[in-house]
Amino acid sequence: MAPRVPPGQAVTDQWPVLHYGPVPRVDLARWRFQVFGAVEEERVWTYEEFRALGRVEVRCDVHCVTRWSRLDNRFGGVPARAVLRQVRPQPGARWVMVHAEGGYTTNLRWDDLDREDVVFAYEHDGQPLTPEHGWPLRLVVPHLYFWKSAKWVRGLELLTEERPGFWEAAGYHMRGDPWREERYGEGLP
Ligand SMILES: Nc1nc2c(c(=O)[nH]1)N[C@H]1C(S)=C(S)[C@@H](COP(=O)(O)O)O[C@H]1N2
Ligand SMILES: [Mo]
Repeated sequence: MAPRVPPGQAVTDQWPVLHYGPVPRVDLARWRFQVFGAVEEERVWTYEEFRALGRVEVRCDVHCVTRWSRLDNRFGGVPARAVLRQVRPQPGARWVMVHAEGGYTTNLRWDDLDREDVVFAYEHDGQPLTPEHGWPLRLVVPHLYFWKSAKWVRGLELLTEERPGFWEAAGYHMRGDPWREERYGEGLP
């Protein structure tokens, strides 16, 4: 049987809170989600409009690069594919920079967002996300290390060239596949 937990990880029943900087206070009335960069047309949604794009529940494990894994999470939210369907990338725009409150960024390939189990979540195990875990909206990319799952996400910037986000610029791997232990990169260019 295939192993459930990636190499070098230990399972915890807790849900640690981990992030850089303070938990932002978010005013939903002013909240906007923006798609910009290498797109044919920029998009902007209010919180209500964004949630109306679709609904899915995803059951998944999360794996933090600091070596804890939390199994069997249930995230409710908007399927990433419902968002990407609204976006017309310019030719060659195969990468995405995810932008969050307070300047946190993380880079992803378009293909790593364009999967059935990727979700812009506002619920965890049937409850609204707490502010510490990313309310009002966090990305969840189950197949990559959890630093790719930006909390307090506010937009996507399409890119025609790959660019490192916050932790990637500090030496973390550009992709972050836990099954291949892609923890750290090969160094900065
Ligand atoms: N906006 C933002 N999102 C973030 C981070 C951050 O510092 N800022 N840290 C990442 C890291 S390293 C991890 S392990 C997870 C932790 O999510 P949790 O606090 O819900 O467990 O959030 C990720 N998303
Ligand atoms: Mo992390």
